[in-house]
Amino acid sequence: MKKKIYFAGSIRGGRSDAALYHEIIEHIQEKNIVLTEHVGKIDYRVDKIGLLDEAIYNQDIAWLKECDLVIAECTTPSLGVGYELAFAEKLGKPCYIFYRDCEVTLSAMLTGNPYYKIYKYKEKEVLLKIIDEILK
Ligand code: 6K6
Repeated sequence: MKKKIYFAGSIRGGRSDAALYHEIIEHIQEKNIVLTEHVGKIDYRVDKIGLLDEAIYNQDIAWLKECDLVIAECTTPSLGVGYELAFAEKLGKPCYIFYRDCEVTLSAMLTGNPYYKIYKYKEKEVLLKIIDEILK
């Protein structure tokens, strides 16, 4: 059965990894469902999407409740992703966190919490392989 994945990645925190998010999402969608496809949208302006923040919040909370697990790419620090991870923990959703440790030191609020399964990676191919293992 297909799993429902909540993919979390930075939006207002910075979009330098947007193309990577897009590739990760497309990869997961080969066999499973990504509820948060918009996180990998490359061609939009953060301030011009036209959605009210309240609608975004309500939709994302509903998807967090609906998902089977959360995958977060945390190399670009994001308040929203941190919030989602804390919320997902309270819901008891499995959370898998990826980041490139040569570019960022992750918050101790994540690395210090044994609830989160955290993976350092360098190459995208390695990240995608680990995701395949998680989802099989
Ligand atoms: C539509 C397409 C791209 O952006 C939009 C409109 N904005 C958002 N839509 C949906 N989810 C959002 C939006 N802005 C933030 N989020 C959620 O917070 C996503 O699930 C991301 O994982 C996370 C990013 O938080 P910030 O603080 O970096 O914006």
